[in-house]
Amino acid sequence: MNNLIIRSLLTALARMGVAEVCVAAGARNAPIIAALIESEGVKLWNFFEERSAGFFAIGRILADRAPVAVLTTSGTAAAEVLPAAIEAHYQGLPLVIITADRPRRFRGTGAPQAIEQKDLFGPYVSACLDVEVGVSLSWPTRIGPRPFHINICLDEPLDTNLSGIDFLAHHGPAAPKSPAPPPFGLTGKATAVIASGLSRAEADTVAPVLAKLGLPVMAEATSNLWGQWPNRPPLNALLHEAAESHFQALNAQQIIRIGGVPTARWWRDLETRPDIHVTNISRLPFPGLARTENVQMQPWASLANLSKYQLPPAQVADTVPDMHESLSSHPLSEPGWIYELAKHIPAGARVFLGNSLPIREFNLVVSAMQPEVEFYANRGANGIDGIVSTWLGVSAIVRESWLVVGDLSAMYDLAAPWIMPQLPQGNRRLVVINNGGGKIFSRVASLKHLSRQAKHVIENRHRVTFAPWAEMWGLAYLKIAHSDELKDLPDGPLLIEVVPDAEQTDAFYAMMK
Ligand SMILES: Cc1ncc(C[n+]2csc(CCOP(=O)(O)OP(=O)(O)O)c2C)c(N)n1
Repeated sequence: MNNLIIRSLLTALARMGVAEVCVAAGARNAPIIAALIESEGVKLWNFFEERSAGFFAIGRILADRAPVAVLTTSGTAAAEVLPAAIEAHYQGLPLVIITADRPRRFRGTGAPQAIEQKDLFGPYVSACLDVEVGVSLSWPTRIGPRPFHINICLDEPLDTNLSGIDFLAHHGPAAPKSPAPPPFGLTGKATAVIASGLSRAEADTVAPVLAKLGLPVMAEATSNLWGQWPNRPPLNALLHEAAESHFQALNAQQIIRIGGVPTARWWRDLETRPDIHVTNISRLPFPGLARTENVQMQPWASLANLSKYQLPPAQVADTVPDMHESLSSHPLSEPGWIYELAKHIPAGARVFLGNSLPIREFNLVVSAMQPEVEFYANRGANGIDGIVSTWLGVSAIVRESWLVVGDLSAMYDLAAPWIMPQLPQGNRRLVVINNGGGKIFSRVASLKHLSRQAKHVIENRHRVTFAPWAEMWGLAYLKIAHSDELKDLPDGPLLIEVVPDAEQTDAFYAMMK
């Protein structure tokens, strides 16, 4: 009987548009894996642990914007996908989570590898379909921009002699038309745009609207608005690096936020500035602010209507320190190194930014990037987990990709390189900024006056180095002391360790105040 529900499962996946499944095997999900292997038109990625599988799936979705499934066996294996489910929820991504389960009668009994898997992902999935032989249900035919959970109970015998399906032979219905967007409630006050978290295709749509509006745009690296792109109007005269000093010099009374929730501290501070009107235009349903006064949400489809408005531009005062001069005069500081990376990452590369300092530091240097460099990040729940795996998913089928990540974030995802031998060849550069702990906390004003001991605990200061990690996974390794070493890198995967000079980093930030 298992074969009937497995066949229905595969057909439902095909109709949802799933063409890739990230599989972490156990005995319970082996029949599904066997049927997938016998299927056509579906790519399997093979993991030994589920957390990497879930984040890699997120990376694949980010790269192709199509649904991707992750398949686990029963027990805590299923629970390992929770962080990825949360990230996918806050990024609005169609992650299909399939958890094989023991039959329902085992629930609450403590029988081996039987946990409460139904509704395991709580509010982070649009629905949980609890499937068992003999229970009638209607399978979904399409998936919206949210994770979806299918818990599939399989009884013994766990027969693996199953036939597959042709995924390409099944199609779901077209997406329903979205309703006409509501009108904007914009004021006539001095206005600036803040842009973050846009895919390259979204940035292509946004660029002509911004050119028409002529407003100053505080553009984070992940807005993908910087640099030269084919078929886009030039925007550079409107763009400002999303540095705190630029925000401090901005006199906006109205903000239009386009894309994801910004990283800038200044955005968080808008929480206590209800006098500043905020209009969010985003694919995501989240305003990114808890205050409700003078905060509006507009659907993504309203973007085209925005160019009809003529709004008074806010000004960015000319008093900000010259960032590029400060960066050049502190070449071994952490931002100085990031500046060098920005200049050396080749045109057309995909760059994944680790949370914590790298994503913030790239906001300072993004104007120095080569043409058509595409940024990605996990800014759903801002976790430092799963970063390496997500990058590998994003980079899976491209020639040149870079990850810039903090040391603790890298250590969080030590198993991630497992998947690398399954990827097509490519120049994958995994850059670890090893500043000896969670150095973002040394930049948080409220933590400045902690005792030395407390700082030690909070930053998790350490002396770990990364050569053994590279060796474990057979990656080439380079510890660089000078930016010239970023020229002429060898082809293939490479782990690059950068150890910034702490004194120069402090001096850089002192100069930027
Ligand atoms: C899963 C998770 N745990 C904890 C945190 C809190 N956190 C934010 S930044 C950070 C430190 C990151 O250190 P590292 O990766 O070395 O980057 P750095 O701060 O040095 O740039 C921590 C623990 C988080 N964001 N996500």
